[in-house]
Amino acid sequence: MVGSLKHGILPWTTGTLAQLFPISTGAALALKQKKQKRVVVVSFGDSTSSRGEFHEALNFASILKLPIVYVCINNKWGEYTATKKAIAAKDIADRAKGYNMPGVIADGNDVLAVNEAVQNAVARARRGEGPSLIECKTCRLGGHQTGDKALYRTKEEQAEVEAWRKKDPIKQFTEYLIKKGVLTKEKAEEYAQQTKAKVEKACQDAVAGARPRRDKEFALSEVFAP
Ligand SMILES: Cc1ncc(C[n+]2csc(CCOP(=O)(O)OP(=O)(O)O)c2C)c(N)n1
Ligand SMILES: [Mg+2]
Repeated sequence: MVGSLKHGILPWTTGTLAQLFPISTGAALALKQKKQKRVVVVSFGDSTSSRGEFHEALNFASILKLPIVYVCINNKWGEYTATKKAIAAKDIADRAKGYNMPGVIADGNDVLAVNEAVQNAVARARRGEGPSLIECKTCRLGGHQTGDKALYRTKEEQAEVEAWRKKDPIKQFTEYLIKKGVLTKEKAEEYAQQTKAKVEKACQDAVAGARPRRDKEFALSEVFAP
């Protein structure tokens, strides 16, 4: 189960898009009822903002002024369809208007811009002024999943991807920190190597680890059958 209540990360185990809206909005309702000063931050993709649950949740959260920030990561693609061919709204942030809440656009590849937008929305929620929608503009560089070479992209769409590739957020933020004197080029390289080694070791451990159980008894355990 991915999550850690101790760290305030809700375990969310469904692969069904948009199920996170009733769960996160319900959590925000619980925080309000318990008069806690905490705020829920939930992120999701551009295509997921077309599901009915998104619209129901934003309306409900706005009416009750719930402490929640909806963060949409608009990477311009939903599986094999370009978002511009599937969503009529110019910006996803425009969808906030229908629910009487702020709809803010941030450069999703700029760490500080995203931080500022989220901090503002969290402060607003903490003041009891209700939810916000933030749209982080970015671009999916690869396919939807392993093996998807994204051959369905037009030449123009491919060129757009290459332009976004140059705006790598980690590279941009590293350069910012070096310019500010917080980091040196050597230290940045050292951290990158350390992280790469950590990921490689985790992959090797996973491959060398025990195979998952595949017997019938285990498969049927924890299955409810009246
Ligand atoms: C209700 C539902 N419909 C369809 C799918 C299949 N599906 C998985 S990911 C995906 C695209 C999601 O696009 P987006 O919300 O933009 O997120 P991204 O993958 O771009 O981060 C789809 C349609 C699903 N998991 N759940
Ligand atoms: Mg997407």
